[in-house]
Amino acid sequence: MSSNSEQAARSASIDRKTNETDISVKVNLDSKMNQEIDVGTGIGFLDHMYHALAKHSGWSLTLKCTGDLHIDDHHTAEDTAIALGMAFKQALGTPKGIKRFGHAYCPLDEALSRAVVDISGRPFASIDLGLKREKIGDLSCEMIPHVLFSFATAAGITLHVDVLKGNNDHHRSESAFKALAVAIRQATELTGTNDVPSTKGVL
Ligand SMILES: [Mn+2]
Repeated sequence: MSSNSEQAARSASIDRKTNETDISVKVNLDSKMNQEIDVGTGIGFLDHMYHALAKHSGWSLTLKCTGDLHIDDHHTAEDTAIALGMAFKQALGTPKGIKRFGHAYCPLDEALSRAVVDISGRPFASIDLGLKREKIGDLSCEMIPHVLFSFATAAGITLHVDVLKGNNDHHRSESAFKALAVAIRQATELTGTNDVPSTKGVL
C-alpha cells in the first residue's frame, strides 16, 4: 500500500543472463502490508542476507539465480547484487517525492552496524564490515562487502556501511544488511509531494 494514493506501487522485473549466471528479479518497494519474499541463489547465507534486506526494507522480492557455483561463489554473489541494484533503480524510477536520505543503526546481539544512504544518482560505496572468517556457510566473507558495493553501484546510490561492534561474523554481516534495509526504507519513503529532493532540481 502506498502512502500516496496517486502513485502506483513502485516495482520492477529484471532478467539478466550471462555465461556465468542466469538471474530473475522482481521487486516491489511498496509491499509493507503484504510482503512476499522468495530468494534462491544457491548460496544459503547470501539468501539469508537478501531475505533480511527485503524484509526490513518492506519489499516484496523474488530473486532467483542459477550460477556457476562449480567455479565458486563470486559470479553468483556479484551478479545477483547487480541485478537487484538494477531492479531497485528501475522500481524507484525518477526519484520524486521521496525522502532521499536515510540512516539506521541495527544491532544483532553484540554486533552493531550503521548504514547511511543517499538516493543520489551518484554511485559510491564505502563499506567496512571487518569480517575475520574465510567464509560464512558457502559465502566467502570477501564477497559480502563486494555485494553491498555492487548493489550500490548498480542502484546508483551513495552508501556507507560500517560494522561498529561485534565478535560473531554472522551477526556482524546480518546487522549490516538490516541497517542497510532500514536506511533504504527511510530514504525511499514517500513524502506525499512531487518534489525532486535536490537543490539542482534533478537527481
Ligand atoms: Mn542470522
